[in-house]
Amino acid sequence: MSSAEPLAALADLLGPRGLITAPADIAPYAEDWRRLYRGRPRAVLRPANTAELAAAVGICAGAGLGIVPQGGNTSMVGGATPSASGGEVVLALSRLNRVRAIDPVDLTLTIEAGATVKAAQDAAAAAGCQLPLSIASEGSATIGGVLSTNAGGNMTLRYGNARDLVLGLEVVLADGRVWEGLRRLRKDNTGYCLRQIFLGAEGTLGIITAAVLKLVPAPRQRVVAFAALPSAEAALSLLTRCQRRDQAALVAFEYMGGHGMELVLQHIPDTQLPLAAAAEHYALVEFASSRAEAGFTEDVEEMIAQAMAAGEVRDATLAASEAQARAIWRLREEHAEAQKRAGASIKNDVSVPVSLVPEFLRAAPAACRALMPGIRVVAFGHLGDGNIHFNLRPPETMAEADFLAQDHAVMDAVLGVVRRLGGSFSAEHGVGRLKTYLMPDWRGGVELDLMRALKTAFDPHGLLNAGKIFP
Ligand code: 2HG
Ligand code: ZN
Repeated sequence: MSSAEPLAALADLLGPRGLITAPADIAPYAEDWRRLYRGRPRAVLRPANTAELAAAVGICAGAGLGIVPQGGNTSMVGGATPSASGGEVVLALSRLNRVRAIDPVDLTLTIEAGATVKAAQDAAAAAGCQLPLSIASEGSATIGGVLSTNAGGNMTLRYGNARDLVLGLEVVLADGRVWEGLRRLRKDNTGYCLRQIFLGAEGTLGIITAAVLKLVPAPRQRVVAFAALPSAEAALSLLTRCQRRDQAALVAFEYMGGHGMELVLQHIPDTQLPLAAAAEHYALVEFASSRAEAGFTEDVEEMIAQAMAAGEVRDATLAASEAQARAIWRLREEHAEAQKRAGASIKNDVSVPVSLVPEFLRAAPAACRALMPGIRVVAFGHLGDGNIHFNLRPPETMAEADFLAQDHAVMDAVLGVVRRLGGSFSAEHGVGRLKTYLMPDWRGGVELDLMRALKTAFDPHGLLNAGKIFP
């Protein structure tokens, strides 16, 4: 087939709404959120449904055209950005955004991959339920994207990562066939668990087009607390205290360092610190319950008072309204945006055993400062999961380009500490393009061999999201 032919066939199949070829219209799909990568896709495909998508993949497969699936394009690691080769198309899932079914008795939501996480949350809420998945980018990030990266987020502590919420999947395979795995069974031990192979595979094994997600009953009450802490050790002690107090109700335990909070207050409009004085360490804690009985808030208040008496908490406030709860959550969720507005950054999405987070937060800044005096640390994240976003900004006097040119050296300094503590170089954002070079060292040998065997079995011609995960 000549190079023009697949595009003609795709135009016939998808129609004018489903195929974008004008360079100006392609541009937003060609660049990642962090503006680290810019590709040159031949076209952007926007199929309207699974059948169209499968047929489009079949055409691409026949022509040897690479496919880069893309949801909300919010990847932190370039996971959905095409290469500059010109031999790929972007496959945008945005038109597959329907709620197919919702069942408050089964507690399941069947939804298409291009729906945003926020739309899925809203659909669940309208049925008196909750989708227990929440991430800062949920207004743009899509279900297909969060499943393909096995996103974590703010409620992992209580409900697990994205993969723990999936009962069934519909997937278009690299040759254009469709795997109809949209079962909504709580138990289904019938050989290999295929859905788990596609979850977290970053679109390299197949294209998720729909999913059955687990819901929970909507909580009847929640308490959001925000606290200034004397140290990272105190944050860990407070987490333990919260877990011992009411493990079943503890939904989120988030950490924020002082510099990240300064950036939020400086760059994000309508934000303010709800405490009298700034600190070097903060925690955001949320408890929620479907129980209706009184005393829930008082119980958290009492626990915070005990934490203050024990010296774990310097100052704290409890949200007195839904608006206050949202304002407190904004302080945490706007960290990525604030950092983007502040300029260049080198990001490390790492995890260590929960008990070692304080040691990590002591050793990693020291390692970075030894490498680059004056480097500025923006550390925040999901302390309850041992997942810290250990992000770095250049010293005040260093040009951004000079700083970014040293990204591997800076990442190596952080990852040396992560390795010593038995952690992971990729906790919840995935490997994408950014971290492929780390795979041989961190996952080499048998592990990478097994991953390659899967890749060959599912996508023998290497058409799906090439250049991601594998070095
Ligand atoms: C968050 O937790 C996201 O806000 C983004 O995972 C983290 O910007 C980051 O490094
Ligand atoms: Zn995060």
